[in-house]
Order: sequence, then structure tokens, then C-alpha cells
Amino acid sequence: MKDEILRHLRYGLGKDAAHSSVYDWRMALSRALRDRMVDHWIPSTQEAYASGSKRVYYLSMEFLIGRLVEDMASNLGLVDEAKAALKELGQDYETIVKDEPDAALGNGGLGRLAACFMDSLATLGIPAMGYGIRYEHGLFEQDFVEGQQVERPETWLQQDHIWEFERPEVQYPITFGGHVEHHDGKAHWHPSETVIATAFDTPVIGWEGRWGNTLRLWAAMPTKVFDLASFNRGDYLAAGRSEALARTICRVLYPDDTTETGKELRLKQEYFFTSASIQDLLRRFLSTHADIRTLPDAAAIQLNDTHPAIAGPELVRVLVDKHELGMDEAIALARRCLGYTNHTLLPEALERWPEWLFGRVLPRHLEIIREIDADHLRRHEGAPKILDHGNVNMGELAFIMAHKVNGVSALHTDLVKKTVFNDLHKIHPQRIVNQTNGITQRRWLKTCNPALSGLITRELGNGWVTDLDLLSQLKSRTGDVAFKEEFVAAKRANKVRLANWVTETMGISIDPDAMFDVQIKRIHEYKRQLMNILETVALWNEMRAHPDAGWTPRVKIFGGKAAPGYHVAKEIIHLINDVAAVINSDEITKDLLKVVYPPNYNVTMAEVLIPAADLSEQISTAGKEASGTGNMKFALNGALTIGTLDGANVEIREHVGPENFFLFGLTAEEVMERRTQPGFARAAIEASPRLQRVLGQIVEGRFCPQDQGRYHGLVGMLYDSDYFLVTCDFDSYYDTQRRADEAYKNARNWAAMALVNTASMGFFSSDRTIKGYAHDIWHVGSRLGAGEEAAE
Ligand code: F58
Repeated sequence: MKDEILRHLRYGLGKDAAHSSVYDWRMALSRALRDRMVDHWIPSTQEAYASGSKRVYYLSMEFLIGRLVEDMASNLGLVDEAKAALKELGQDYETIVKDEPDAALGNGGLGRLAACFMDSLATLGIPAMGYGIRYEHGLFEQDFVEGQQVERPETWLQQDHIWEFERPEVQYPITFGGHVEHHDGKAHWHPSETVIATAFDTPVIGWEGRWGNTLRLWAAMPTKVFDLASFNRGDYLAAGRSEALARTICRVLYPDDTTETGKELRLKQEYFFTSASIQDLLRRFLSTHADIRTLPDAAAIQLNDTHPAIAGPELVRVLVDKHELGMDEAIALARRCLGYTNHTLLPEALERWPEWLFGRVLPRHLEIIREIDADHLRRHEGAPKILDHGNVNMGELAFIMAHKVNGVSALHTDLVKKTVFNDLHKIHPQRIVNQTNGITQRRWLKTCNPALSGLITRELGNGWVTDLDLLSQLKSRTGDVAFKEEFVAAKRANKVRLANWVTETMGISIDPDAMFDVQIKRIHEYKRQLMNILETVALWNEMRAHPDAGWTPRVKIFGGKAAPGYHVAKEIIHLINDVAAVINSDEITKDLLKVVYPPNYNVTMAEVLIPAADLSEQISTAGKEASGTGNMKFALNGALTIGTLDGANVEIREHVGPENFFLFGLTAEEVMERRTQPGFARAAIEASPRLQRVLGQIVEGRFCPQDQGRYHGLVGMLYDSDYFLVTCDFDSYYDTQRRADEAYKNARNWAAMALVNTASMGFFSSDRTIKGYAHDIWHVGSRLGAGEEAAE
């Protein structure tokens, strides 16, 4: 390893050791690791080709990858070797790892799920390809200026992205606009714009390098560098037009995590990467198969939400217009290849395009969608339509064109059947299935929490790294005082690490023995960070009134970004920061309560916060969080959950046992019922003196004396509408928090509960989730040798 690092430093980077920066060392180490990856990757790719086995194509607009050095070193079993080699070279492994930018090609859970799935597919030896977009700028970076969020563009590609291989020979034309002519019984699309999609491949190597798959991200190029004739005429704008379109398509990730903006550029991005992926998988298929009708035996195409839903009409278009299949046959064939995962019930998040806009960008696809609607209606009279009220409904399109539709937790799947797709579910009762989300234990325990994962491996061996159910053996250790002490010591070490980081970066000192209470996720009204900060103020009031009442000291930690155009979410951020400033400077409560909100929450920050958490906040309005995956990461790392019966919380609670979970709040059914009661919010506030007092303080400007009216709108909204029922769940939340305080005082018992949480998380491995997809939806198997993990 040492020689390889030095060789890369010299010949790859043109540097000598004496004059190398941390960046140079990181690049040299990464190249050395990448070489080893390639040695696993190429044989897997060859094997997949040679065996002709069915492949999974995972189409996702987002892959929230994070840093890769450690992940790669860990999956290849090279961490110790890398550390030792660097040490001999006078370099520090940790410093080098921290130099890597965090690849943020996603907004949140949906994108991170795709990244976990890629890791599990490779570990399970399932031939697969992830397809997405190589955004020049990932999710914006967040700063706080006087407590308010400001956004800066993210620039990960300003440095070499060492893990990828450019494939200039892989190019596909992607066309937009123009018109369609029909003659000779055929459709002829005459587009008005073309860009070229070109591929960048990143190897994804599973545990111990047993198998390697590819993440192929598409970048756009102009069809010609520039138009010399226009340039010579002096028309410089026209000369660069093709280049401008290409650059904008992959320029930036859309930062809206829920509301659909209906922007033409977004539609172009969706079609761009979907069409490139379909052309690519068809080329691969046709290089070894003669009969296009056997495509479903070779390709399972999974749509990560509706963003790639245009894959249905695109595949039909190619089958009909190029391969001359009949429309009905093409629709049926495409359906056998396609699966669709739904990630949200929020009506504002369901993608819809105005028909006029859609037809302007993709005129041939609009015709095909009409045919799909007609075909479906012929078979199922009165069925919901894709084209409705002047819109193209992407949810209906994805549903109708998929042979399986899945939700991401048991409760969510149930609600998908009962609400958004109720009519379609009645027509196709076998189509909707559940696949509860999961997380990869390789990143979310093994790598991010060496203190705990080292202890577990010492006790159980390392089988749990590929079989998380083995953690259940730890349940018998809840009475083992010595073991529990080590378990607690691991948590404490992680808390000390976090406390030091908070002091260094924010200048706030926090006590590692206080309860670390963490809510990290996108800022959204339904996730109810607002309820959390209101409860913080209520607690502070009580602490000030009775400072000697034996309080459990707390550190409230927040993290998360708001969509740039989401005004209320930005007000909530501002309020948290205003409250933090007042509480953190209060002499009376300084040893009892702190509020910490580090800016720019991302995957890398999650890897530090999660192992250090005692309490995990999963407090969404019941029925709104499709699954959540942070909830799983926290429990796996030995935090207890305070949460509602929402998303995967329901299943987590079943697995860890109700006695090891702090449940509160209305159920999804009660939520729907409560909303029908006029004035429910005002009534709830009037019934809660504690909440009234908090809201009164905020309205009076207690946390923003220079601008007393700042939160009048926010508080007024709670009185008048409160769609997410913060007011109704507040008292129950406050009381449950106090139960958590009491429980934390009994350190031994808390440790036992935390240990049961860790030990009960086997079910939530993304390996289990992927086996479910492989069995129920994709009908694919593992290519690992007999006796290895098989995705049965
Ligand atoms: C999330 N969705 C769900 N969407 O909110 C969460 O409950 C679930 O655990 C997770 O998916 C994985 O299933 C989500 O992250 C987005 O970020 C979209 C990005 C693009 C626009 C629309 C939302």
C-alpha cells in the first residue's frame, strides 16, 4: 500500500512526498484504493455479461453518496493497511479522510436510500446498475447569517472526483421539442433540440470486494462545440446555444424536497437521464439478445419515485417507433420490466406537468401517454386517467406502467392503498406491495461508529456486517454489567468527540454527560421541528422557575436545510437560532440546557451526530412521513426514539418493544378525524397553559427583542390553521419528554434499553430490503458462489 501510494503521488499527481499537500495524499490514497476496486469490479462485470443473468437498473434522480474513501477502504478490508502505510509516510489517515468533499447529489432520504441500495446490491452480488445525473453542483451549502439560512452553491466537482471513470465512447443523443408527423403508418418525431448524454462510471464494491456494480451518472454535452457560421456572422448567442442547453441540464440539483415546481428544466433533466439510461440498457441487451420480446427476462427497471416515470412512454416509443412492435404489445412488454417506488403521500409533492408544457418538450411521448390511457381505459372502464384536467399525472403514469408499485413502510403502503392510489388499487389489487426501507450497516454502524462496532465485533465476530440479524444475540447481554459498561463507554466516547467538535466549530461548550437529543432531517412543517423548539422553550421556563428540581441536563441538537423557497421552514430555522442564542447565554440554566444548530447538515455530519445521540426525535404528524431512515440509523447506534406512530417508527417500535420506545401523539386516523373539528388548534392551545405561555413569549419578542413582530405570522398560523397538529400533540410530547428525563436518570436501565434497540435492528438492514425487492419485484438472484449470501 505504501509503495502504491507513493507511485500514485509521483506518476499520477507529479508530486514528491516532501512537497505534497493533504489533497495530494488523499488523491494518492484514493487512487491506490481505486486500483484495488477495479480488480474486483472488472471480473464482476465480465461475469454478469458472460452469465447473461438478469440485471437490476435502478433509476434515480438522486444518489446521496457522501464521502467515499473510508467506505471503500472498509468494504475492501484495507482500513488498517491504509492507516499503517500513511503513518509510515508521516501522514494521518483521519486528516486525509476529512479532506474529501461530501458528494451531495440528493436532497434527503430518497437519495440516501438509493446510495444504501447500491451498497447492498453489491454486497449481495446482484448484478445491477444505478443510473442518475452527474450534477455539476449538488445540494446547496447552508450558512446562518444572523440566524437566517443563506444558500451557497455547492462545488464538489471543482476538485477531481477521483472515483469515477469518464466514458467518452458512451454517448447517446437526447432530443427535445419539435413536432411529430404520421405517415406510412408510423410516427416520425422531428425534434428541435439535441444534447448528447455521456457516461461517468463509479465502481460500487460490496463487502470484502465479493462483487462490484456500477453507478453510471450522465453528463450532458453539446452536439457541436459551437456554431462557427453563427459566430462568424457575429451572432454569438446563437453560436453558443447548443452548449448553453447542455450546460444547464446538468448544472444543478433541484433543492426542493417536497413541493413540485413544475419547471421545464426539471422535466428536461428527468427525460435526459431516463432516455440515456433506456438507450444504454437496450444497447447492452441487444448486444447479446436477438429478440426484444425477451427484455423482461434480462432487465428489471426500478423507478425511484416518479422522477424517471417517463421511462414507461420512452420504452414504448422505442419499441413501437424503432422496433415496430404494436402499441398494445409494447405497453405490456414495458410494464413487465418496470417497478415504481412511491416515497410520499403529500399532495404537493406528486408530480404533475401542465399538458401544454409537456407536449412542447416531449410531443411524441404525449401521444404515447394518450395511447396508454386509452389502452388502460379500454380494459378498465372508469379508471383514473394520466391525462386529466390539462395535466400529465406522473403518479398515475408510473402506476399504470409498472407491474409492481411499492410503498416504503407498512403504514405508508397501507395508506398508499387507501388514499393516493385507492382507485387504481381497486382495479389492480395485486400490484401494490410493501418494501420497508433499510440502511446499510456498513456505513451506518461499521464505519461511522468504530467504538461500538469494534465492541460488537469483539463479542460476536464480524458476521453481523453482512447479517444484521446476528445483533439479536446482544439481547441476552442486557443484564451483563461489565458489557453494558463498555457499551456505555462507546457512546460516551462518541459524545465527547461531538462535544469537542461543537466547541471547536461553534464555540459552545456542552456537557458529554447531558442527554444528547437530536433532530436531523430536512426542515419541513410535517416533521415538526417547530414542536421541538416550542417544547425546548417550555422546558427552559420550568428549569428557570425551579433550577434545583433535579433536572436531567439536555443538549438539544438540530440539523437540516430548508428548501430555498419554503418561507415557513426558513422562519422555523430563524426561530431555533433565536431561541438558541437566548438559552445558551442564560446563566441560570447554563448547566441544564443548551441548543445547538450547526449549519450545513449533510451525510458527513450525520456520521458524527448519530453515534453520539441518546434520544432520536422522530416526531412527524402521523401519516405524513413515508418511512424515515434516520430513525433506523439512530436506533442501530443505541439511541432511544421519541416518536409518533408514523412511517417505519411503527415497525421499529414493534421490533424494539414498546417499553424501549417513547411513544406519544395522535395516530394517523385520529389526525384525519381531528382536522374535521373546527377550531381544533385554538382549542388545544386554550387547554394548555404551558403552550400558551410559550407562544405568548414568542409573540412578545422574548427571543427577538429588536424585531418583536418577527414570529407573529408563524404563531398566528398555529392558532388559525395548524395543519400539522403541533398544538394537538404538544402536551403529550412534553409529558413524554419528561418520562425520557426520568428514564435517563437510571443510567443502567437506560443502557439496557439502548442495547435492546441496537440488538433489535437486524430487520432494518437495506440487505433485507433489497432481498425483498429481488424476490417480490425484480425476480433476480445473487451471482455469489454457493454458500454465500443469496438474494432468494
Ligand atoms: C423520503 N422522500 C421520505 N423525497 O420523505 C421518507 O419518509 C423516506 O424514508 C425516504 O424518502 C426514503 O423512502 C424524499 O426524500 C425527496 O427528497 C424528493 C426529492 C425530489 C423532489 C421531491 C421529493
